[in-house]
Amino acid sequence: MPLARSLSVTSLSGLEEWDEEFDREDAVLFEIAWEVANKVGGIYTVIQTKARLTCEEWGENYFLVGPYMESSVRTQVELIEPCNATLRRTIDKMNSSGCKVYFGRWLIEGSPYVILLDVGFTAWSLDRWKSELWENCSIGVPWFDREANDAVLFGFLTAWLLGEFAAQCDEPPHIVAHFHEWLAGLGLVLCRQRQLPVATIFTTHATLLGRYLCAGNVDFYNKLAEFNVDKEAGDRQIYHRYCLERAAARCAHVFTTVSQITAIEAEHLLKRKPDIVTPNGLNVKKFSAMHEFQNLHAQSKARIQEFVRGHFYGHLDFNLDKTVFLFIAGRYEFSNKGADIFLEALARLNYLLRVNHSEVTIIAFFIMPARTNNFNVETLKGQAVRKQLWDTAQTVKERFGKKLYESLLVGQLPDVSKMLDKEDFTMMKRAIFATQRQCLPPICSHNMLEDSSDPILNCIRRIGLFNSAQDRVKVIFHPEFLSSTSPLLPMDYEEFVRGCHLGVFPSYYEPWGYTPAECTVMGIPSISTNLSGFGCFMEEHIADPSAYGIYILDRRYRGVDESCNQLTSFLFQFCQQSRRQRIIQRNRTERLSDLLDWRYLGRATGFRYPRPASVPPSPAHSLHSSPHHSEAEDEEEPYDEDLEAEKDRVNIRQPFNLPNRNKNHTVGLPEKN
Ligand code: G6P
Ligand code: 1S3
Repeated sequence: MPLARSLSVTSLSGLEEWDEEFDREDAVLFEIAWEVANKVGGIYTVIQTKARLTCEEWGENYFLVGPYMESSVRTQVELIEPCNATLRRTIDKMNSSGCKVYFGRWLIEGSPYVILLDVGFTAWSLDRWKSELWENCSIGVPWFDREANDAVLFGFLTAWLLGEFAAQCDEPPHIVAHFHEWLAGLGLVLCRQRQLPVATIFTTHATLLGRYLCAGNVDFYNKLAEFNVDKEAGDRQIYHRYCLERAAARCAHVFTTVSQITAIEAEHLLKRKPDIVTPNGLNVKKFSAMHEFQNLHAQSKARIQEFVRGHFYGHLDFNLDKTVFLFIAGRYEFSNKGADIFLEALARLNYLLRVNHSEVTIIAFFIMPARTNNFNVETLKGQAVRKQLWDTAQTVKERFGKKLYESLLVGQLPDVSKMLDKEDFTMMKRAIFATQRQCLPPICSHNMLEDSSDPILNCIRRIGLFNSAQDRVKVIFHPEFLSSTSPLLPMDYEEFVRGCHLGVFPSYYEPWGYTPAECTVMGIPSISTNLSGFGCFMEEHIADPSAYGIYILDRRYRGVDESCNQLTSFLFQFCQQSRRQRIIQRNRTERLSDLLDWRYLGRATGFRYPRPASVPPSPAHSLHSSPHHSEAEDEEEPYDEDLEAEKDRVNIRQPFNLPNRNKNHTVGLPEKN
């Protein structure tokens, strides 16, 4: 790592030490990421959800910097004139030197300013910049790596922008530049190499090597200290990317990661211990009435049930009112995201439910995008059949109603046996015949391009979960992100999550994990792991996470089979809860949302949520996660939600005003009990 060696990380080289008295209003913050107004993965969520609060804090002095992507800009960005003279001069200067730099407002909450750099427009500079990179930093980027080429262009343009901005300032500037992930990292390296007067922060959301190594079936966490990082990166043909990432981490004035577990990973793989851990938050919207999110659950669940009615037509031999919806969602990394052990646990759960003659049916959704060529016919047909049954029922109802009305008009009570005539029966019989089916309800909703080698499908073939009548666990694989305009399941992701009962995210590699966090703020319980940033964070801040519907699977100290058994037992326990217990648990889950709000994240250090007051103290009387007040599966029993909430609130007190109990108690990895 030639550059990393030549730059002293601790030195401020090029950066004047800031006078502590300087006026905060004079400081300017640039936040730079490839996912600014450009949705690729989790970093987009980080930036988008944080924008409102950052705008409140930094006002007119906050600028997001990202790539110019025409399709996203058309729908998400309002292009405007630069908001101040310094920026106008900077952008004009760059544009007159062969760049295309756009300025606008990103139309999300907070409407932050965005500066978008058209990397394609400056592709003519690629060779020159690559040789400069080689000469100054000894990092060679191969021509065929398109993503790395984009990173080079984006990096040089960012450094140009910051350098030009600093040059255009009348007073000595106070510039902070926060770079996310390796794709944006080169801009930081160049700021340091050119000694620009810019204070730099680098946040890594996952390390390149970590992701690759974990996906490759290695004993990652036990071998962290032993990897020959250069060789491992070389073997995977990502050495140049790795160099860019490591140089950015090494050169930053402040280096951060999103969780403690990724901090340890970074220390070993990037050879720098992060200065601070900055967990990811969300922009939490609170409803004024507690029950509102519960109503939303019921509404969204009804829509999922409608879809299920169509999907399982001809095989609706289970009670939808006693059906529990589970889901896993995210980037399709089969073992990193834990889809492998989820499927295995589902097979075990299926067995348990069958031998226990359970009345509960489980439907597990897999929402992970894969290569497809659209929906398959059988799945679309299911929804068409359902719609036809609905239409038939409506037609018969109308004809029935008309006859009833006519009979009442002439002052007679109707003869009920004559209310339905032959035509009605023919219509209904035809509709019922249409529901006959020669095959089982499909597992996959789409035609997969790599059907025979797809890991989820192959695993299902092996464990034999084929949606047959005897199976208590059914599986639906939807290999595309959800959309409210889908002809199949017209719901957006948030609506879908609200309608489910439990999110299952048993990841092996998960630097943070937004999916369980999103479940939490919507009041939906979830399963994560003690290898995920989110799981460790919750374990640290909550005395009894499972009582709040936060189940944390041990994938750290147990073998795969044991973890799988633990996951099965979490799922089995969850299935045994009554409706009332689920409602109470959702209320508790939702009460944790403040913990994940960007507004409070920084202040949550050292705080621990106690066990909810309403959970019985002895585990012998409690079902791991839920109070056992009643066995009844109904809502009629008096249940004072406010009282329950109040009991817990008294117990929790004001979480974020408490002093730090232990100064060193930041987001540490939990000790093994
Ligand atoms: C919410 C609604 C209730 C509904 C319940 C269903 O709490 O407010 O009206 O009965 O959800 O809960 P479940 O866990 O069975 O989907
Ligand atoms: C990464 O996205 P991913 O799903 O590839 O960054 C996210 C935001 O920090 C993080 O939540 C996730 O764990 C990482 O893996």
